[in-house]
Amino acid sequence: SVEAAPNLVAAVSESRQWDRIAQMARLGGFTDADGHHGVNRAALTKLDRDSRRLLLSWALPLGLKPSVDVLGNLFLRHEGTEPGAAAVMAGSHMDSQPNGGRFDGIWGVLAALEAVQAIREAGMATKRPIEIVAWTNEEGGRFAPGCMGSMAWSGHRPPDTWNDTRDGDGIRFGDELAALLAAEADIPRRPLGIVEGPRPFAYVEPHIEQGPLLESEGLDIGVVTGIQGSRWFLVEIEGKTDHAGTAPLSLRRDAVQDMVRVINALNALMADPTDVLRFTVGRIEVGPNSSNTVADRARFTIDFRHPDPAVLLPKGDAIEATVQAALTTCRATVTERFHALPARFDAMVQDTIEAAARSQGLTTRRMPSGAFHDAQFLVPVCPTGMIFIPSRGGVSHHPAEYSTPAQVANGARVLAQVLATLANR
Ligand code: HGY
Ligand code: MN
Ligand code: MN
Ligand code: MN
Repeated sequence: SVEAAPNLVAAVSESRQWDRIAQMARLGGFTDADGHHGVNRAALTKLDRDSRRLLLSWALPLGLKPSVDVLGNLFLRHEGTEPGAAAVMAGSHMDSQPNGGRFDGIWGVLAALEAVQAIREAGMATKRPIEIVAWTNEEGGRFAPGCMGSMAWSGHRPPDTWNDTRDGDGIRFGDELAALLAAEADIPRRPLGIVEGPRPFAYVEPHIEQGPLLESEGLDIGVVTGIQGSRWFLVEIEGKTDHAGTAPLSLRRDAVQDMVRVINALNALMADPTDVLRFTVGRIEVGPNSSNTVADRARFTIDFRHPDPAVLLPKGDAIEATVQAALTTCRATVTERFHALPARFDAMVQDTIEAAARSQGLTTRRMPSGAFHDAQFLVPVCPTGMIFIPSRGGVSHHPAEYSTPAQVANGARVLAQVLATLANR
């Protein structure tokens, strides 16, 4: 059961949270040609570090205890009355897409801060500690793949897996992570997740929907049932530069043409329009990137999504086989693979979210997430759920991404009540 918490709902300040969103949006903020306000706050950049410092400037005066682990996951702890009780965790990510919106990820971290601040201002004691978390590199835009922080924290991949992964400028993830940890030498270190530390009691991630459903049905809150599966390949093709005007076609090793061959092969594999397996080639780096020189290198990502594990990871893996077959015609390597199986969220957490929203007079629906989130790596670790608020026009990963102050406040109020409930279970 979830008791109504009117004083807690009243303690969640719409203006305070909205002001924090606006301040964060200034870090890496820009206005696009249509006048939309976007952000470009890639993981482990100085902007990412500055956003963490801004978050700390709001959290430390509340008495929340900061800590950071070897992957740079940042935690802010509200103590409970029962020391040693397993913590309730809530949060999301602070890194953004290069052409990103002001809400994706960062709102979830700010909503968690707002919820914990409201619990303290409402004078509510909680048995369990509550830990706010900001995961490292959820987006994977600068360093592929995404969700590195939560994958390492949950033991899904070893923490040193990506040290040699490089961004488009050839900078190593390991070096940028070391720079972050050096810049945050004043913040206490903590063991890495459940690999070295205790299991949390539950994890709740507030996030914008990034799709059109809630808005089209005029609903306030999405009680998320799970996340579809995803697979990434990072492919590097090595060709040979040649003169665009003189090199005979038969002698060329054109990296761009080889990349097109891979894309065509995948399109042929997915020719069945009834199936919803979709893939996106969203990041392409070509060199030497000159109009009259044949490209000798192409580096690109392939991102697959599907709700059914049997389609995403088919027997015999036709997807891997198709990528490999298309690559046999050229000197290519798959330098990074990532997959996350479809995740189903815990029924108790879903019910708690739904009951809290309804006790606040908000309308809800159960719904899956098309986007992936760090929450998918928490599912095997502890009872996990997500709270969605509507996205205007369903737009995300775009400067036009928007949720209203009232929607932002609804999400934080539901989260506050859910955390207060779980922290006393
Ligand atoms: O790509 C995703 O699904 C997430 O928004 N990073
Ligand atoms: Mn725009
Ligand atoms: Mn996100
Ligand atoms: Mn995103």
